[in-house]
Amino acid sequence: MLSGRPMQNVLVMRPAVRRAFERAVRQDVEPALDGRPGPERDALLTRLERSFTELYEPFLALYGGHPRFEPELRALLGAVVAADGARPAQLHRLDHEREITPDWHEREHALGYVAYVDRFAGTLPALRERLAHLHDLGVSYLHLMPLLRARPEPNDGGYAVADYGAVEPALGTMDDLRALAADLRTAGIALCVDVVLNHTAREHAWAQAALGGDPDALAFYRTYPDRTEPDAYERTLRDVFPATAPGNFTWVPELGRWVWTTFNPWQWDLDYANPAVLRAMAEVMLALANQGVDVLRLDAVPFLWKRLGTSCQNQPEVHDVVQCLRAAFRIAAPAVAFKAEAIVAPRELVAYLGAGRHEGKECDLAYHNSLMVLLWSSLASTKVTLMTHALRSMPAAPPGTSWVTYVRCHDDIGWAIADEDAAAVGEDGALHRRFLVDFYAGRFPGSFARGAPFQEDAAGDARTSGTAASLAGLEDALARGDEAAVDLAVRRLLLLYGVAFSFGGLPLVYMGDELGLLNEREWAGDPAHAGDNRWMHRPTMDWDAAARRHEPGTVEARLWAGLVRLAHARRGTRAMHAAARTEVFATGNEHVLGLWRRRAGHGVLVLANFAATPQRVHATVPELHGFAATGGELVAEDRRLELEGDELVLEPYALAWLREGRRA
Ligand code: OTU
Repeated sequence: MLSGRPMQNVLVMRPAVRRAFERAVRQDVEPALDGRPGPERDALLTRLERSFTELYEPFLALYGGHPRFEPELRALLGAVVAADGARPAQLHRLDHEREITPDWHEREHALGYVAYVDRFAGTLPALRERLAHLHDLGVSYLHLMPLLRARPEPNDGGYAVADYGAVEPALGTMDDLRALAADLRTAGIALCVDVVLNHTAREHAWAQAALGGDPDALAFYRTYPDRTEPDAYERTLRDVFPATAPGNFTWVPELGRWVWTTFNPWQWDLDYANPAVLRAMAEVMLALANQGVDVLRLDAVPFLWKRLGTSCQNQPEVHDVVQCLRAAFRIAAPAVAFKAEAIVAPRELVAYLGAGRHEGKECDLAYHNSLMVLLWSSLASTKVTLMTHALRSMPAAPPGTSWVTYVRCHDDIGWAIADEDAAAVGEDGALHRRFLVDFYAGRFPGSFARGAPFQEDAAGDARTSGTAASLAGLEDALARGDEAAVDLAVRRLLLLYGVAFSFGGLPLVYMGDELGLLNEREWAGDPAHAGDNRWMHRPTMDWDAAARRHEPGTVEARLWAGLVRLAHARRGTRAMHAAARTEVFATGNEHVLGLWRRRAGHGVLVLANFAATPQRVHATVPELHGFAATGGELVAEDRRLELEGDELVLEPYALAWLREGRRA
């Protein structure tokens, strides 16, 4: 003790919190621990003590005035203790292991893959037979699209869950999921699964009980007897699906009430102002964790808290909800990471990785939507000015957290380019967004893309659908039989992936991109999907194309080899660790993106040419950032960068990584 003050450590609790902790231990925890072996008891009590403040404070802030504060807090603690008791020994060992390797998803070897179980393999057991494909690519993280029992179609690709405790019967069973998770663990692949926590299907037992007249179940949702409140909220809400599901409320005649439905009419928003909802969702999530899931993707997390007069996204209370859930996991399943699916403005986004009083207490990972949008924006305009400006003004991911970097996913591309960012580089935001919609729909002169507008509204605003390959020109080039255009399309794909692999964070490959799968032509033929053209970029895996990945000269072989080379180079580059500092810089050439990364004596400098013509960068540019223009080791696409006099020349769409520092 110095100067008479107690040393600060994590176990110091404020007196009121300490009292709540001791009461909880006495009333709820100790009795539930009867019969558990001593070491297990002690370990749980230690974790509980360590994370109690983290759980209690937000719960109190959210629900202190709620009549069910006390019983729901006790129920939540009970659920945490029960989940710990039910956690298999192997997963307890994983909890210990990850305490000393908390950066497992930040490491330079980390590489993700995203797939629909049915479209990739058919079923969960069949997927266990397809792991070689992932292994060959170097995958260490697998995100399987929603796989819990959904309402019958339409169900938004599984994002309308009818039972969180069961796997979709067509895909398999909970036992199959557990077996797959175990296989993946043996193969060194972490499993990520969606938690759809903003809404349930109207077929879920909670909604069904509400329809049956159960007032407690009705209180799980936000419902209104007339339009007064819905109209008041609508004044500041936006529509997520304006063309197919306009409005945020649905009249349910059986209830005689309006139900809050942000997404589709059959996706009922849960009411997190009710502590029973948070407690119930914590139970759902802990049960999934105990099946062997490593990462939970928190779907639509910005929408969890509603406040009149706002967009009802990113409200401060959302961060209390996430912190509380996170604390429950730190106690009962600490190995599990949280990934935020928050497709929101950069400043709002960083908060999901923990900011201010939530620092270190929220998600480990968050999708870097801006990077994805800016990649496609630069590819269309051939210029990196806007991307450089926007990325430079973005806050960094807080220590211990990282971005998920990606080129395409199962959703549309929403052209989230801020007017201020566009204005700062002399562009008009609205015009540029309109250009991108037109360019990727293939209706801009000279466009190579074959995508489609998604949810075009009356004003002509839209997002974009299409696979990476079709958007990057491969579909058009193949249709025209133009070999030179095919080559450019392949280079474009590898350019975008090359930046995603090197920007900093966990890179994801979206199923099919490694083979250049084109848009699904027949997507609208399925009546359950008609009207939602996101299905055009959710093709079925083409295993014949996969077999061609080893036939030299094919598109599949070029893409596959390119991605494998990038993954390999990433693994051998210490500065690719997500914790490395990343800095985007102007290269003096408006077509060439520059960024460098540095960590503990290792550095890598990335140059990426977004133009279809050769581009020059002065050799002093790398030197300005402390990198020698020559002598460093070139790790990717090495034929494509030459030193001519005092200029570096990059071929069309060339990507170069200059590595410096001690050998990894
Ligand atoms: C997510 O996306 C899923 O990725 C979608 O496939 C689902 O349809 C949706 O949730 C509903 O479950 O608005 O346009 O800030 O942007 O949650 C897609 C997050 C979406 C939202 C995001 C949502």
